Formats: sequence, C-alpha cells, structure tokens
Amino acid sequence: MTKRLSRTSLLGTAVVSLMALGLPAVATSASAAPAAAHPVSERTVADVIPAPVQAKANPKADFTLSPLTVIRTDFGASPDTKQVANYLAGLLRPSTGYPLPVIAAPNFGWPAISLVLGHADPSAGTEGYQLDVAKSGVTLRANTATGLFEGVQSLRQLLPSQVEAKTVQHTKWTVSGGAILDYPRFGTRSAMLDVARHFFNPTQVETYIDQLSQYKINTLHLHLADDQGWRIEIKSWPNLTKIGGSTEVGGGAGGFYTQAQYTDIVKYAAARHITIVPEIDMPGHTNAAQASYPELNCTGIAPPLYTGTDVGFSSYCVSSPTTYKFLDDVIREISAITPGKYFGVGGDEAHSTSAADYATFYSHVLPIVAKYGKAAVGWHEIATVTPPVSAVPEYWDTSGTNADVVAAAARGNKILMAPANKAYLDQKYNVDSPLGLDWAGLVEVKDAYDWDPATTVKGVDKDSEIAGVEAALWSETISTSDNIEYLAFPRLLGDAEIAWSPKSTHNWDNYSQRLAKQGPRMTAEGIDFYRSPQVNWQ
Ligand code: TNX
Repeated sequence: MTKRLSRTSLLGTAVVSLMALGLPAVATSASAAPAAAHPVSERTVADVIPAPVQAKANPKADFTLSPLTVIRTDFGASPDTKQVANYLAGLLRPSTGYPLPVIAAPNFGWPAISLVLGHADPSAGTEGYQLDVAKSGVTLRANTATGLFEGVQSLRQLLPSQVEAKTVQHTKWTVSGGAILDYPRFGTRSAMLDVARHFFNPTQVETYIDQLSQYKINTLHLHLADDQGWRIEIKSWPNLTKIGGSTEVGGGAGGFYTQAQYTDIVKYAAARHITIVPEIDMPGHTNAAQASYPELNCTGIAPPLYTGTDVGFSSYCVSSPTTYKFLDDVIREISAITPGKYFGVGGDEAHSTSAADYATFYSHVLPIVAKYGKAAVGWHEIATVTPPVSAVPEYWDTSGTNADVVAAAARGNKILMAPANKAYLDQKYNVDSPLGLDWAGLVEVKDAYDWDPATTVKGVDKDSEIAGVEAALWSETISTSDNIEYLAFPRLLGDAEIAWSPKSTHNWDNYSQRLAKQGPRMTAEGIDFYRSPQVNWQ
C-alpha cells in the first residue's frame, strides 16, 4: 500500500483523503487513465468457465474500477471473509496498480466491490454465490466464505484478461454488467497430481493450486507414493524418503516433502478453498517403500530402486504383521497433518497381489484409516472388497461397465469419476503430442469436454450416486511446471465445467467459444497451454 502510494505520488497525483471516513488515503492519477481497452462486449457474465447456473448479461450495468474503488466487507466480517477480500485485492492490485483498500464498514455509497456473507439466495448452498454487477458497484453474496471465494473466481473473468498480469497494465478496468446465481452440480471437483513418478516441489504444487482454484476445483489429490518414489516424510520410517525419495522416473534426483512443507501446502490450498487428499498407493505400486525397508518384502530382501514406467510388479507382504504396523504409522502420521476428511488408499493395478490377498490386505487397512478419523478414497478396484459406505471408489477405466462399482453405488458408496479416456490429463492430445501417454487413447480438448459423469458407468446414472469428477495428471512423461500446464490446460477447464455446471449448459459449440476467450487470460497468467486446433483461439 505504501509503495503504491509513493509510486503514484511521484507521478504527480492528487491524494484524496478519505480519512474522515476512516479510510486510508487513496491516490488518483491522470496517468492511470485508461488506454485502449478490448470492448467489454467481448466478454459477458455468460462467458464464465465453469458455466454458471444462471447468468444475465446487462451491458448497461458495466462497472469500472478506478483508483477510488474499495473492496468492502461487512463491519465485523469473519476472518474467512476478510481473507477472501484480501485475496481479491491481491489479485487486482498488481495489474490495475490501484490501492483497492480492504475495508470493513457499511456501504456509504463509494465505488465498491462488496463481499457480503449471508443473505444469498438459499439455492447458492454452501459453495455457491450471487454476483451482481451494477454501474455503481459490484455486490457478491454467499452463504459461506467458500461461496465468496468461488464468486471471486467468476468476478475475475468479468475483467479484461490483462487483469491476470503481474505488472501494471493500462486499460479500462470494466467489469461486465449483469447478474449471476451459481452453485456446483457436484461437491467434489478434484485434480490429481502424481508427484511420485516425477517429483514436483512445493512451489510447483502451489502454482498448480492457484491455477486449479481459478476454475473452482476444490480438491487436490496428491499421489505421494508409487514404485518410483516416496514423497512424504514419515518420522517413524525415515528411510522411506532417504532411500525411497531419492529418485524418480528416468533416474533424476526425486525429492520429498518434509511434514512441515506438506503442512504448508495444505494451508496454501486451504486459503484457496482446496482440500488436499493424500494418497499412498498400495498394495501394489510399492517398490519405493519396499526398496527402503527389506522387512516390507515377503522375501526379506529389498529390491533395487526403480526408475522405469512399468506397473503391476510390486506388492506389500500381505501375510506379515510388519506391513500393517508400517501402514498404521504411515496413515497415523499423514492423517495427523491432514485436516481433510479423506485418505487415499490406492488399490489400482495390484497385479502381483492375489484377489484373496487383496481383500485380506484391505480388511486390515480400511479399519486403520477409520481409526485415524478418515474416510477412504481408492481406485475403483477397492469396490471389490465391499468397503464401508464412507469410502469413495474412483472409476478410472474406459469400458463403462463395472459390476463391482455398480454394486458399491447401490450400497451407498459415492463414486468419483475419472474415466481415463476423458479425464486423464496425461494422455496425448494427438499423435504428435510431445508429452503424455496414449494407452487410454488420444484425448483432444473436445474429448475431454464431451462426457457426462452420469453416463460414465452403466448403472451409476444418478447425480446422487456420484461424488464428482477428478482430472488426473500422471507424471511419467512430465517433470516441469510448463509440462504440467501443457497437459492440464486447457483440458482441465472442461473437467472443471463438467464437475461444476448444470448438465443443461453442456454444449461444445458454446463451450469452445467461451474457452477461446480464456486464451488471452491463460497467456497473461503465463500458463503454457496447448493451443488445440479445435478451438478458435482469440
Ligand atoms: C494407470 S489408472 C495408472 C497409473 C499410471 C497411469 C498412466 C491407475 C489408477 N493407475 O499407475 O500412471 O495409468 O496413465
């Protein structure tokens, strides 16, 4: 704030004192006068991704930010609400260069973006919001701070794309006029990041969290252990990270999160209304742990570290009590630093574990998860062991038929949908894609959008049977943030829309036009996205 004032003062500004109102002084500046702007008609409230439940554009009600604009919360607003207000100010200040003070006071009629907790339409529920843009100001209402946060994500898309720049831009900061009433179709709008095949450091994860939150994703599933790496400190089993964390696919140095770093990631995500779901894969995909401790192998011999990309060759020793003492420690330590209600128990591709052993294994592990206060999420194979109804099987296959998943849904388990031929962000876009795998087929931007969670598994066709959607990014072929961005963007936006928006809004032609308008936004943000020829990019 001080910096901003001194910068504008140097430009010869008039400082308008609002001290009488208890407001910080705000600078106005002739040099801040708008330069050529994109016509506001290029974007309307109906362009938002994910598509809102209701959006009524009113071009006569555009609001323009000025150096005098304030971000207002109610007097006595909760810390959560203030956090959203400060987050919004943090988004808008760098590119506008405006002070945008956050104030908690009644509205005395100054030009304001008001964040109001409560008094939202009841249909907004716990994550929805109402956004009204009028000539005089913007009012965002929600029943929860999460709803306000999601509303802020829509609001940012009503401003010119330059708003996403990190340095001052000269444009007319017009917010498209109109009204939005919005809430999600599914409660779980998830992304999975595989930090095991290649390690991504906390800053890289936090960058992805910022990008995810922008499209109303509320869950980040971290795949923390696989054959090629163990990525989280377990204090009672230090070799897991010392040995198991020391490499990755291709033989690179790997890495791991200390518990303190993981805790910081959890907090960073929480401030963006994203819950972290930690996953430790088991009873297969376990070579890194078994290389770290010989006693986790039925042979008593530790295998070498593995840096290839095969799956299905490893298995914990199901008959050994040490396996369950180990997993008790792992689940206890991670659960203690995970405020979210879910713990990921893996369960996929256990090709080296017999079906009987698989069932025995989970009869030990699922009660441990419950003992530490968590509910299990597992790849859909866990449906075969009749897990408690609190468990969420995640459907990843492509066939659309799975009797165990249908039976689990009938028992009351909610299913998370991540069909690999639609929602796997690691599949190639086309034969020439420089990154990605193709075992589930090529997944162009249209494929990633053209699906419905309620027709993904035959027999699981009610929204009430479905937890939501997960866009999964496996990392066999990727190792940098640019790589993440290239595979995730823009397909992630399709998954975000499928998870959030009412089915009635589903329409490729309309979506692809809205997606095209996200191009300049992603560019301004520095997101290295795939410019699919299926989209008429702006
Ligand atoms: C399958 S589908 C896997 C992962 C791989 C991925 C690559 C599933 C639950 N497991 O082990 O990384 O394919 O696309």
